Amino acid sequence: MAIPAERGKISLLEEIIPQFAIYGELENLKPFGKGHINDTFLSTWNQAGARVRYTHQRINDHVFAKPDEVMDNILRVANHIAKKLSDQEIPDRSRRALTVILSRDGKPWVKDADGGWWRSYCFIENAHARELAESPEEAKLLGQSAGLFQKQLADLGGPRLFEAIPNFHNMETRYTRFHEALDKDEHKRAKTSEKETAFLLENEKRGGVLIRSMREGRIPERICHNDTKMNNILLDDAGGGSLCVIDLDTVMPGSSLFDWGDLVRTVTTRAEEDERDLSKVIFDTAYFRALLEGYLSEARDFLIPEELKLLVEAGRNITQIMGLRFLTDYLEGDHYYHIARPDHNLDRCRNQLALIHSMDNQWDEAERIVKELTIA
Ligand code: ADP
Ligand code: GN1
Ligand code: MG
Repeated sequence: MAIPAERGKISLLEEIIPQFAIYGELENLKPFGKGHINDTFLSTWNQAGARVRYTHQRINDHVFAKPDEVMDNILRVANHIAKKLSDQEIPDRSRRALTVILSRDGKPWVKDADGGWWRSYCFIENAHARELAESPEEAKLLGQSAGLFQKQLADLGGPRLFEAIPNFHNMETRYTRFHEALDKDEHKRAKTSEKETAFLLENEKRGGVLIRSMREGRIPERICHNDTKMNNILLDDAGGGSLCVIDLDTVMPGSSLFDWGDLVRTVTTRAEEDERDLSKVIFDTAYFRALLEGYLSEARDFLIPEELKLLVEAGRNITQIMGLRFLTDYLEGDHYYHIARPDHNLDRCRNQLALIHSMDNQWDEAERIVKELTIA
């Protein structure tokens, strides 16, 4: 009988876990989290009577070709934020930045018998990640968190961060790949997605706006997270606000608008990313307003007029790139995103396009909100 993939990975982790600089007795190890990319596990240790928990992730090396460079970026970023919190004497610092656990020989990763790369973090206790924002107040906290993250990294010294995934938010190269997948139609799925394809083709030129603006120097390159969907921001269980931006694999040079756009995509909607009942997929302008208030409370000082001008467009743009990526993965046979049902990626694509329609229906109101909140 085949060993389920997760079981296999836990065994690999069990073998290498002693190589991380964690002390005490391992009491429990189990799969954890809802990410699309990495395999995440949670361990519980008895450290002289105290229960201490850690997360361990097998880095997806189909997605990240150079895990050592990813870990180099993460270590620099996490340490920079931690130092900043310490210099500013911010309380509860250990829950406000990820802490990377090194291996006993001082590396930020350990390799398993299968050649897989593992990393470990301190588990952030009494916090949770959510798939949907519960209130405009929560949207505001999420916006503030992502804005703060960008601000904290604005003065990161040293060489340019590695490009963990080259062209990650390059709409033009994403379209090239989409066209290839469509032409090949290896899994005979183009027929079931004709409507979605037509919409994405109609919107191809418009979708290039962010990447063209960057290339032409109208918006600046900044260090950004590149994956600020709301379940990558941990919230305090006790209601004390947002704590920590996690999932740092894609932190690299990009545009502030990539992060802002992904917040709009995930925080302003009233339905999860794979909701099939599209009547629930609604762009909620009250959440949009609150999200923008939060984001600008940290980012207003450094954003330039050209970035402000593109705030509404960026939400549509990042929603479009996700619709495109989900559909490309569907056409290519679902080898990028974890799926839980056969048409999962097609459902996700339909959901993203429904969100764009809802944004388009409320475009003027969104522009009005931006104007009101960005007036100097
Ligand atoms: P993926 O790239 O697969 O999305 P993430 O790094 O986002 O992986 O981790 C998946 C989930 O695991 C997160 O959404 C979060 O719930 C949880 N998680 C990961 N690291 C931590 C941590 N250090 N503390 C608390 N929860 C964590
Ligand atoms: C992936 O890793 P996770 O689940 O936070 C993806 C993002 C997408 C997101 C869509 C490295 O994010 O780009 O926006 O799924 N991450 C990568 O849910 O491709
Ligand atoms: Mg994640």
